[in-house]
Amino acid sequence: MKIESVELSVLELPYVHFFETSFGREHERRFILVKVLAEGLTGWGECVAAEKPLYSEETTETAWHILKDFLVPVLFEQKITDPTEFHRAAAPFRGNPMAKAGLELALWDLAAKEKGISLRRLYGGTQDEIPTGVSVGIEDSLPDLVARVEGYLRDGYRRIKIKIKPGWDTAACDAVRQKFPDILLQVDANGAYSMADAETLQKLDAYNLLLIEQPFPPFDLWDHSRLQKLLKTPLCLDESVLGEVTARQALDMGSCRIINIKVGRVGGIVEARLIHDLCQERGVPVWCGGMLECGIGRAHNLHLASLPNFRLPPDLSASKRYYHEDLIEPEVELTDRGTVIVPTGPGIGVNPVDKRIKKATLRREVFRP
Ligand code: OSB
Ligand code: MG
Repeated sequence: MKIESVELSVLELPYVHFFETSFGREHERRFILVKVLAEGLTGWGECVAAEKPLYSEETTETAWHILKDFLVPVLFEQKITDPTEFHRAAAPFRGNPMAKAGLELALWDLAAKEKGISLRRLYGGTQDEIPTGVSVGIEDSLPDLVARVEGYLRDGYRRIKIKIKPGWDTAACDAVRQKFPDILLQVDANGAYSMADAETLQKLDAYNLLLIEQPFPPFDLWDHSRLQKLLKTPLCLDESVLGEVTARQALDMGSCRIINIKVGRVGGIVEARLIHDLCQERGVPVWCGGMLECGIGRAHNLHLASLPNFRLPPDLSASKRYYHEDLIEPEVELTDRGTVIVPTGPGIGVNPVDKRIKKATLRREVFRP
């Protein structure tokens, strides 16, 4: 197979409802789509770096720079078509996992399409239908939060995650638990706390949560380990786990009992599968996180989440939970069983809609060997 071109586009899509986390409120999402053309086949990837460096250091602009000036040239210079080979060739460049994942994903899509099989089959995924959850942002008031949770439960979501921050934690859990005593519920702090807040975090043990996600900043494996010893509720790490090495160290240290895997955060599928396999060997469950992807990134997540050790409901909601009009056909839908179906067609198994992509595109550049 010969790669003929790599096309990068920056897109912006408005959310159906604002999304607020401990680092602020967002009304739209800016991201990069990667399109690789080779011998009549098209591979699609999504780079989840956001406009601002809040979730991690990367931004849409840093990812554009890394893709354009380093990753795409390496692909062309070394005549790479295979995603695992790309992973190896990109490894000398430090960091920038979201930029790397965007291009690696497009190569995975291409590799599966060349074989005429779905990514799930290529990865050896065992699940074809996944009971799913939804991530609920911080709202203007507790009644607004409860109403939003109620709406998602009515839609059929099987697990609710609420975002927390200092001042919006125990009261938010209390409000949701009062109304819904039996639902699967978890919280995500996106690193907003420190060990000085241990007492507040211990109070969360009262709400029968599945897990507490990323209470402390990414670098702080040690304090997560100290906190875990004070809690009954399992800690789950998101931002802290940058690859297989940090995953192993976090587990060795007792910094968490569950890991959230995001393909963008760890730099691609090769690394995501290493973490998945490590956790499987150790009997540690993982689940698939999301970055509010459009349908292209979401389809990739679905195939990844079909691997056997993805045992807790993912943040993989229906297209209409995020966007008025997703960029793919068919859109991702929630079944009446509260599940999402892993597409079965070749590659990602969904069709990006050119007209919708064009409408959302701010900038586009095509690169050729
Ligand atoms: O921490 O999991 C997170 C969205 C953007 C950045 C970080 C996170 C999130 C979510 C949304 O929680 C998950 C989704 O895509 O539904
Ligand atoms: Mg998170």
